Amino acid sequence: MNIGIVCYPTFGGSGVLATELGMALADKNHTVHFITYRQPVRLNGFRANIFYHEVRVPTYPLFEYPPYESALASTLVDVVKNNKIDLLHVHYAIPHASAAYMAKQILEKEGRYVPVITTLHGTDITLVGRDKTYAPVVAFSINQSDAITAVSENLREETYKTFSIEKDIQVIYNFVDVKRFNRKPIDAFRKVIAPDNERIVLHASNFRKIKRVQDVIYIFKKLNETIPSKLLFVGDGPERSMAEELCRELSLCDEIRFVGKQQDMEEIFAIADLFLLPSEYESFGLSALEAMAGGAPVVATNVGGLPEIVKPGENGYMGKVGDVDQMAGYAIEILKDETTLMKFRENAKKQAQSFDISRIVPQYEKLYEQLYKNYCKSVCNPA
Ligand code: GMT
Repeated sequence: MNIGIVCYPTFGGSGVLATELGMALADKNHTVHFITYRQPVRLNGFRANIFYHEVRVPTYPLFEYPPYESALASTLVDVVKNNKIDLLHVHYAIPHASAAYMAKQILEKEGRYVPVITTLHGTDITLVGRDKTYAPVVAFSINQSDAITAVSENLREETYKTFSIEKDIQVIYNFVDVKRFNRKPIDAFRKVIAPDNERIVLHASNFRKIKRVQDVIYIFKKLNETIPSKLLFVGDGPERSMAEELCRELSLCDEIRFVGKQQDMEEIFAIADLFLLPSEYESFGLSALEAMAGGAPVVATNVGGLPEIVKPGENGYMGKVGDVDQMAGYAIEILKDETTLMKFRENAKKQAQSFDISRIVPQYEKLYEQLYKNYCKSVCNPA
């Protein structure tokens, strides 16, 4: 099929998932068109059946706020017409679902029908979507989508609780390419971070408030008092300078490294002994799943969709939001000896297999086919 994907091109989970999905679909001989304001970070290497269309938002003295949504809708109209797109799959409701709705209306006036699938990722519902500034538009554009998916059961329930949704929301879990993440740790890399073979604890995120990065540091502090360990922070965002300051205050600078945004997450997960995700909320926690695929058990909070992937006592543990003592205890329990850690590692890898790309991508393909079948080919894609 000829699929248009709209997403945020950033390191955030929704953009990563959308990009990985697009590349997986291209591997299965679909043609994929990414439509966004910058080349998605995980989109690398040339493939003949992947196209990238940049949304340009011209500035104009009158525009204090350049209208990205209108620019996106107009670009979608163009891309659909020029490339005979069969369907649009938009990731993250704001403003992608409403821009797709607008594009669809314009195209319909010209006798061209393009079904729209909206995938809800989390904060588009639980944080930004709830904001009264956006809520009516979010609810309307979700209801106007031809199919709606959510990345966890929890997010599906949250969406029904938050908005009056008249349609079925299908859960299609996030996925990971288990083969790609199953790497042998690079010894030299491990040695740079943990020269005396200390345990390596990892946190990767966009450093937003919701991630509770300070809790990562407090959990690590407790752990470090018992088990020789190093903490590796990957990513960047608004809370990073607060986190660096806290490390200085706690005299932990020699134990903690901030490496910023990174591309080769496979290599990083491979050297990790534990992944910490003490968030206020996670609709799914894609980074936790990728960590598991790399063989790192997870200590997280018992919120959102995390209980759908973290199995306490098997591949990790979950604590109460903010209870750093409890989560430090869990971390010590996992890292206390080699046999325990190996058991958790194996279980983490096994759990990741249930979310392997080979199981999840066909669910999207099936949804695309069903949707497409419901609209006569000639209506969807007139010559
Ligand atoms: O929270 C983030 O890291 C970014 C955010 C996004 O929209 O990119 O992530 C959300 O979508 C991810 C992919 O589906 C989920 O794995 C994250 O749990 C979710 N974040 C939240 O719900 C806070």
